Amino acid sequence: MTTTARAHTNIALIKYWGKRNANLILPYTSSVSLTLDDFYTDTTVAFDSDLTADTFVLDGNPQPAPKVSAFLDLVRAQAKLNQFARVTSVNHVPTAAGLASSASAYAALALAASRDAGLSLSSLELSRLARRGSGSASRSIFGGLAIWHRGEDDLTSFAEALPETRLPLRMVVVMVDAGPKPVSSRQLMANTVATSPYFSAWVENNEQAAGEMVNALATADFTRVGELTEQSSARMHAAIFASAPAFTYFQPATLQVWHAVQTMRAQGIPAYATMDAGPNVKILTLAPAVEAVKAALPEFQDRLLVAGPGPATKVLEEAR
Ligand code: 2P0
Repeated sequence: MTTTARAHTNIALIKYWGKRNANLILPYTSSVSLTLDDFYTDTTVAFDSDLTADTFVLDGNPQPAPKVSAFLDLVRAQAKLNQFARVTSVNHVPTAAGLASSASAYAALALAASRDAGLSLSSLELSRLARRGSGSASRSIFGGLAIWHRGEDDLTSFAEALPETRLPLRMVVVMVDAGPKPVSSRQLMANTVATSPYFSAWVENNEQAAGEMVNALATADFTRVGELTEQSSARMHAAIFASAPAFTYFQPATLQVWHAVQTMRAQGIPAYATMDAGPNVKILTLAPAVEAVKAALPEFQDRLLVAGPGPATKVLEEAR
């Protein structure tokens, strides 16, 4: 069998930052995200009794496969399968967008590998499986808005779709710097948990914010959705900054964009900034305001991408 699946990346409105169990990837807080339309990963998996090891090719280049193999071990254990697999992945993320994400990668791998191994998992089970590859991947199983419940254990930590919102949400991505990350988010997350005196405050506040976000989305209160989005990101980055050694993903141009967003709001443009594990800024806005947001960033005209809500992870092709 050969199975191909497609998964889209997601951007968290309420962030995930910190694992309380690194092996099972159980987070300290719930998180809420928007899956995006334009950025996705296609992954093909073929379990094959003739193989003597797993192989992994990413965008045409053979890669060492320890993380992929460890993930496939979870699938093999569930399916009681004793075969290696050929894994081929293609990232459809605009080159150098700085958005390449483990979220779409492990969501696509979870679906393609589990299907190819003969499993027929529910979305909830797929989300739990994807979580074991990368936390944010648990959310990419779903289209549109999703919430990843922190849960109590492996069985109860999974994402689910939130009801569709009436808000025409858009993300304007400002590519401040497309270079590779100076520090991996996994490593920095662990260091924030271990050394930031603000981490416990972050946890308490962010869990509450996740609940508030669900309400703000349900009532289509964009001002509240935006405020909560910006605060979750700002507070995550504050906790990171307060780690030892002190560290920040902010670059001078990152701050420039934050200030531009504040100016936009002062002018009545609905726009809120959010950042992940890197210097790029994503501006949450509404469809009718996209052109005004873009026009307010004259220095970044050639470094803007606009994305809207994207679909759930799906099987593209199954062949015998
Ligand atoms: C998020 N990020 O909620 C947060 C906000 C980055 C900043 O999830 O270690 O690749 O694989 O579970 O999911 C990036 O971290 O981390 C991330 P692992 P992941 O989107």
